[in-house]
Amino acid sequence: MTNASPTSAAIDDLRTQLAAVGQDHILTFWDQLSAPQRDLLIADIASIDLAHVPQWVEKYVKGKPSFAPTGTVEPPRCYAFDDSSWDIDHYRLIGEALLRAGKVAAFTVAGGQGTRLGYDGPKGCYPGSPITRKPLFRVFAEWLIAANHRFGAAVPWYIMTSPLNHDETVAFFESHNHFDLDPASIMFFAQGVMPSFDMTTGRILLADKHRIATNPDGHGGSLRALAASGALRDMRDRGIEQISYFQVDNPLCRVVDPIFLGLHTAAPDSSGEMSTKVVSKVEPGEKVGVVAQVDGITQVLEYSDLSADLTEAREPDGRLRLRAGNIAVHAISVDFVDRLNAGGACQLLFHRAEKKVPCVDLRTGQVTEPTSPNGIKLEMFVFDAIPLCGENDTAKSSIVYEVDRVDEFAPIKNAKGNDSPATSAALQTERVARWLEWRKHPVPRSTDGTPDCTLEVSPITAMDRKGLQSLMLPEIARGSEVVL
Ligand code: UD2
Repeated sequence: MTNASPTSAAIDDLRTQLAAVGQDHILTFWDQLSAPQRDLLIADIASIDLAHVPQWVEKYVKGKPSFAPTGTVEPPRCYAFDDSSWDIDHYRLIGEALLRAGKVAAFTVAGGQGTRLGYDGPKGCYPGSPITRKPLFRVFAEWLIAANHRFGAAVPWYIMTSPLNHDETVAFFESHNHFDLDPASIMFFAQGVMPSFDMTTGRILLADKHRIATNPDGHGGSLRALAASGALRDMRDRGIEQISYFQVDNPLCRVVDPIFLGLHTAAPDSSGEMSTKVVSKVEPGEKVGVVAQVDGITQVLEYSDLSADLTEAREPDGRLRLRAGNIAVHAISVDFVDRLNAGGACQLLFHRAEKKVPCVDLRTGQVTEPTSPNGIKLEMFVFDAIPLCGENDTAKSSIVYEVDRVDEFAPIKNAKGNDSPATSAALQTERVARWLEWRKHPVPRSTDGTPDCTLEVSPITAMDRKGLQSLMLPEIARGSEVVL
């Protein structure tokens, strides 16, 4: 060995432990490593739950567990925004009272790698608004500034990053003066990672001779990271009871929504543990999961796990049968997250994805860039916690609130095509156009009905259409760009 520390006895011991779980190849290059490199490798190994590795390899790498539903699949009961059979104002008041009492936190999952968008940086830094090109993080910050003002109580903001984008995310907030929010009201924490596995051998891949290849453990990892990072304790200290969970990629997200929070906490059939917002799917092929009841249990079925029959099935009136499209906005109680972590870190099922993972060739020590998938990444999905709701009271479960797509869902996921910056910008404009037209303010439209202009409204100006009520509105010329 070229370096003395740690002791050779300790390394022999580690080698034995790794061999016991079929992973001693991780130390292949040990003799060539410098002391700092050895420290990094030891830290990487320590971050892996070695005892579970053989089980993961058997179940998820060599096996391919199916998530296709096996029982009776029914549409869920939905509280729809356009259904007058429930008292929307009653629940709005309940949610507003929670916000006024300072019992709600905002929570953004921003640990994803954003590969599909092809943006080089944390996705929250992406300029997502159509005219001023505000970063997505600023859009949410402005929503929070507006909410703090409207409800007279601070809504603290928790942001989950990953080890890959944590420092860059925090630096972005610092260099933007925390978007005028009080830094003490923002807490960043990184989610955990999982090792990436060789898809044929089940061996953990090496990113370098001294580094294990890892991937973030999925947005489902947020449920354990909230506890492990101390965020949950911080919430308790601040008197937070409910968490408003949302993804970083949706600039139309209502960061905290009184109606949703009211329903979640007070609807007679709600467990008050975890609820979901949905929009009606526009067409069978739309890439959103759907909320369904499988053998009576509410859950989200990912689009890729549904058969064509289920995806395309229609009601007699022509609407899609499974149309409750998951927009990944959840209300989650602090008690529920605590319960999920009570017996150790919250463990949801893993979903496997076959990916191209650059890795070290164990024979040559060279890093190779695979041309076809060579690795398995394991991720947890947050919505797999939904079936765990209401364990103590079977009459209560996870509830579903259907909102208007144009008001709340314009994700930016792909560089081009569906769910791209262009489609998101068009939806953001359409939302403002509708708000203006509700006020009887003319908006030029093209022959296909889309606005013949680009419109942007800051949440500070208006959180909803009523926010435009007392505003002096400019004339909107064809082809113009108007920021309100
Ligand atoms: C998600 C849903 C899909 C639909 C859609 C709505 C899954 C698997 N699918 O699709 O059903 O509801 O959203 O927009 O969730 N993230 C992390 N850490 C991770 C992985 C992801 O924080 O390890 C965050 C990521 O930063 C983003 C969000 O989770 O905010 C969504 O991740 P995604 O882009 O992988 O999910 P997507 O678009 O496939």
